[in-house]
Parts: sequence; C-alpha cells; structure tokens
Amino acid sequence: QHPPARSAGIVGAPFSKGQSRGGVEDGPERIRAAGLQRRLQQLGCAVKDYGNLTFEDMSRDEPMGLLKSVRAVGAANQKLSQAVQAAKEDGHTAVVLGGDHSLAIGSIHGHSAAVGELSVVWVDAHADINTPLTTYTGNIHGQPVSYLLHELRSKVPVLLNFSWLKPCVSAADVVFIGLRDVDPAEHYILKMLGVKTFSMSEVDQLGVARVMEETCDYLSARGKKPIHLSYDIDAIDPSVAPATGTPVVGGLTYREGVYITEHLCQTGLLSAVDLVEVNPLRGQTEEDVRSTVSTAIDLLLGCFGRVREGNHLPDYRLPEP
Ligand code: HAR
Ligand code: MN
Ligand code: MN
Ligand code: MN
Repeated sequence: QHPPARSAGIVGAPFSKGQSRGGVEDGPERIRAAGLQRRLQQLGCAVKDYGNLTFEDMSRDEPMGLLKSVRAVGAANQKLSQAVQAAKEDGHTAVVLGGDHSLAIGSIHGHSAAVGELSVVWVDAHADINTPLTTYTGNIHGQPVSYLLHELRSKVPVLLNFSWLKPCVSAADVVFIGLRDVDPAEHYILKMLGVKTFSMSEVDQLGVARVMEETCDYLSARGKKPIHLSYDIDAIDPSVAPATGTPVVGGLTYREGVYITEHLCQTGLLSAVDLVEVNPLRGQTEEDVRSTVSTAIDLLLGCFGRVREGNHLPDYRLPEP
C-alpha cells in the first residue's frame, strides 16, 4: 500500500510585476534553498527542476488606465504558459513557484493547453477575480481569475501582450477556499456566476474536513477533471506565514492548510500546483521568513503524498541484527 509513483516538474517564476512590492521575485530561490527537491525525493517523488524563467525588462510599460505593468504581465504569463505546458507534456505534476499570483494566468492556461478541461481549487484570502475595469489597485495579481473564465470573456478588455490568452476555465469548475478579503465587485461576480466558495466562515462552520469533502464532491459531479491547485500563501494565517505582500488576519491554521493539500493529493487528480506570494522581504524577522517558507514547503509536500502519520519508501527493509 505504497503511494503511486509521482514526479514533480518544478518551474520557478520569479515575477513580481502583478503587484507593487519588491521581494516576491525571490520566492522560488528561497523555497528551493529550504530543500524542496531533497524533501520531495525523500517521499519517493521524482523531481525535474526546469530552473527559473527569465523575464525581460519592459522599457516602456505605462499603465493602461489604472492597470499596472500590463505588457510585462502579459509577456511573462505567455512564457510561463509554454513552460507549464511542456512540463505537463513531459509527464510531470507541474509545480510553479512564484512570484505573485498574476502567474496563475499562464500556469492555468498552459496546464489546460496540455490536458484540456480542468477543475481549479483556489486557496487564498482573496478572490483575485477583479476585472481590469473593477480593480481599484490596478494590480493584476488581484485579477487572474477573471482573465481565465469563459463567463467573463466579454468583461475583460483587449490588453497588450495578452492576445495569446483564451479563457479556458468554466466558473462551475472553480472552488475558492479561505476567502476573507473580497472586494464588492468581486463578491458581485462570485454571486452572479454562482461560484462555489468556502470563506473562512464556512471553514469555521463546517471544519476543513467537510469543506474538502464538499469541494471534491462538487467538482467530481462535473466529471473527474485534472485538478489545478492555485495556493496563495496568504490563505494561511499571518501568525504562521507572515512573509507575504497582503497578509489578512483570521486565516487558515497550519493544520487546515496542510489538510487541504493532503486531501487533494488523495484524489489522484492533482495535476498542477502554484505556490505563490511568498515574499522574503515582507517578514519582520528572519524567523518570519523561515516559518513562511517552511509552511510553503510543507504544503507542497502534502501535494506529493506526505502524510502526517509518516511514510517510508516501498523498498524499506529493517536492518537485521
Ligand atoms: N482585491 C485586491 C486587489 O484587487 C487585493 C488583492 C490582493 N492580493 C493578493 N491576491 N495577494 O491574492 O488588488
Ligand atoms: Mn492570490
Ligand atoms: Mn491573496
Ligand atoms: Mn474527497
């Protein structure tokens, strides 16, 4: 009864222009330096690290209305989409290390280009479903879901460097978990489209185990599609994961956060994971950064079969005296 063979295809996406705080581009290196590859291999998981993508500087990237860095975000996501598609075509479970959450545009698009229709589980304090016309910050990391949904196609204007992007996800195939900071327009969109959401209130009410049962029942009722998990570290409570750009009090505990990954892993359908918004410049202390990075690693290990009861390689044998 050993876990099925898995392999992780790691793509580093040191990108920060979907928001305005420096430091989040250092997420991939910090997560690697904390031993991600070795820890995955200890689980019996094969690892292919594709390294970090490089993003060229856009010399002229003036705001379009409120919208910041449109050209850079568009170009970076096109590149990421191709990288994720390639990792999937090589047979891996794709792991995208961010970087800010605007990267989910390219990650989900590339995943869908390789495998077809997806279920998306979006774990986040925020809904990230503003359109370019409802945003009041202008930060594209607060908008990726609106760019991806078929239902919002007519609400998203034509944007420079986004002509490669076609909406590829249906609203009924998305579940949000951990919400606690949702803008009015985002709340309107979620209700209008009838999107399945488990805010922190529902996590409190139902407990994380029922939230995950209902999530999987809801998604599998539309067919067992490959699952894309887009995990924003700010879903976790800032007492545990403080090194992030937009912390919000009242988040998931470490145990709730890890349980989500364990449950999704056990479906056998987890096909790609984003781990985004780890910002090593945002903690107050080095311990804040260490705790955030270590939580990020544990979430990723949960995605690849780590269970808290412990585990061992299939060929383990007791030493003979
Ligand atoms: N809703 C706000 C906006 O649109 C805040 C988004 C914040 N940040 C994130 N996304 N980390 O998950 O800008
Ligand atoms: Mn997010
Ligand atoms: Mn967030
Ligand atoms: Mn289930």
